[in-house]
Amino acid sequence: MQKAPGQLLNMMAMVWWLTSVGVAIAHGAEPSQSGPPMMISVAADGVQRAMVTLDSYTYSPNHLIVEAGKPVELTLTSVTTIIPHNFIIKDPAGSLSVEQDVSAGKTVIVRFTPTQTGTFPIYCDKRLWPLPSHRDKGMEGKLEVR
Ligand SMILES: [Cu+2]
Repeated sequence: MQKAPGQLLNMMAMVWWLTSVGVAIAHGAEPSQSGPPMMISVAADGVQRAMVTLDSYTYSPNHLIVEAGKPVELTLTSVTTIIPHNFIIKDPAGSLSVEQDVSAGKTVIVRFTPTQTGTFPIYCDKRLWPLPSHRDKGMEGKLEVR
């Protein structure tokens, strides 16, 4: 029993080490705020088409890259069973304003033509008061117009 304090210290050191390693790994695996950028290609008819999946509380992909001056057609599919979401893109300067509701389990198509280059926020502003908005829960992304 003479060794008990030493063993306790060793154990504490081990727990500390495991915790540090665990935190380091968790940080390394943590997805960045924005997913891998998805460059939307222009189809033969000149339309930039892509599919976006809506879940609680994500868009996938959530970083879309398009060309200015060409129409964009996004097929929005919700994979939720109850929670309604929406898909909003807003240029604060007013060049772009898209707002589309996507009910649980539904697929809708939204069309717009971005005219200005820049990066604009995509987000869901639904909220079940007094809970935080879906955007606050991470349901956001960005549209990069080149
Ligand atoms: Cu939502």
